[in-house]
Amino acid sequence: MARVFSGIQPTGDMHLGNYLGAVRQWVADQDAHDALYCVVDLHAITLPHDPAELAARTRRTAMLLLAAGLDPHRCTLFVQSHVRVHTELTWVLNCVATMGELRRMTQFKDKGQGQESVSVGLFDYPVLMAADILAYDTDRVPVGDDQRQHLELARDIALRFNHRFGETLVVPEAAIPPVGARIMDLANPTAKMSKSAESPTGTIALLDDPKSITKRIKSAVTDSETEVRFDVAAKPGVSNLLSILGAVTGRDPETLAGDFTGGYGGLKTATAEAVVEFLAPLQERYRDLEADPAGVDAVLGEGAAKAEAIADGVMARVRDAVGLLPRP
Ligand code: AQP
Repeated sequence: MARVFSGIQPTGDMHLGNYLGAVRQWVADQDAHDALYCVVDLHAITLPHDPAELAARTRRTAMLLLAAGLDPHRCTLFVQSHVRVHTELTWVLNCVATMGELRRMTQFKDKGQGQESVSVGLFDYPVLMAADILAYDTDRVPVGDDQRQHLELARDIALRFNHRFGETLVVPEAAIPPVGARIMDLANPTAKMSKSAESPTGTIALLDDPKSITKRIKSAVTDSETEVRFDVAAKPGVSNLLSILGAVTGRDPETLAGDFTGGYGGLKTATAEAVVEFLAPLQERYRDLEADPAGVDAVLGEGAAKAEAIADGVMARVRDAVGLLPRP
C-alpha cells in the first residue's frame, strides 16, 4: 500500500481553504493508503507566537482533523514535536540543502516581508517540511497548490541525498486536488485564504457559526460587473465563490456559473447556504470530541508511538548512509 503523509500547522483556526485544499483529500486517502497525518507544531514556532496559545491550538487542530473525518483506526494522527526524528533528520538534510534553493522559496519571502528580523527557523522551514515527509518513506503528499514549491524542494533534497550517499530515501510525489487547490481570501481574492491573515473577514474558519459564515460570504469582494463567469484572472472574487461552491457541492465551477444570472446575489446566497450545510456535521462531531479530552490524548499518544516506529527505522538508514557512528 502506498504511504501518504501530510501536515498542518496549528497557527490559527483551520479554515475552508485548509479543508478543501488538503484535509478532504487526507480523509479520502485513509482507506486506500497507509496514511500518516501530523499537526506540525514545530513549524508554528518559526514566526513569533504566543506560547500559552500554542498547546491549545495544537490540540484544537487535532480535534478538528478528527471531526473532519480522520479515523485513528484507519490512519496515524500525531503531533510533530512528539517524534524527535523530525528535528534530527532536519539537521542532516540541512547539510544537503543549499542556501540558494532556500532563498528561492516564495513562502519565506512572503512571510518574512515586513518583519523587522526573520528567524533562521522560518528560512529553514522547507527543510523541516522535507524531513517530515522523508522520515516516513512517503510516496504521496496531498497538499494545496501553495505547497507545490516546498514539495519540489523535498524531492530535490531526497534525490541529491540518494545521489551522494546511495539509495536511502523514498522520493515523494505531490497530490494536488483539481478543485479547491487554492481557496482565496473573501475580502482580498488575489491572496490565499490563510489562518494568519491580518483581518479575519476574508476567512471562513471551520467552526464559524452559520450567521458569520453567511455574513462573510455575502460581503465577499467581487467586481463591478454583473456576469457570473469562471475567470480567475479577470474575475478573482466571483471565481473564488464558484470554486468554493463547486468544491462543497462536487460540481464543476465553470458549469455552475451558468446557474446564475443578473448579478452576484444568487451566487452568494447559494454559496453561503451550501457552506453552512457542508460544515454542520463537522461542527457537531467537534463538540463531541471537545467533551472527551482524554480520548483525544489517547489518540495522539498512540499515533506518536506508531509514527516513531517508522521514523526510527528511516533515521537508522540515514545515520548509516552518512556515516554517523552507531551508539554503543
Ligand atoms: N487557501 C488555501 N487553499 C487551499 N489549500 C490551502 N492550504 C492552506 N491554505 C490553503 C493547504 O492546507 C494545508 C495545511 O496548511 P498549513 O497549515 O501547513 O500551512 P499554510 O499553507 O501556510 O496554511 P495557512 O492557512 O495559510 O496558514 P498560515 O496562515 O499559518 O500560513 C496545506 O496542504 C496547504 O496547502
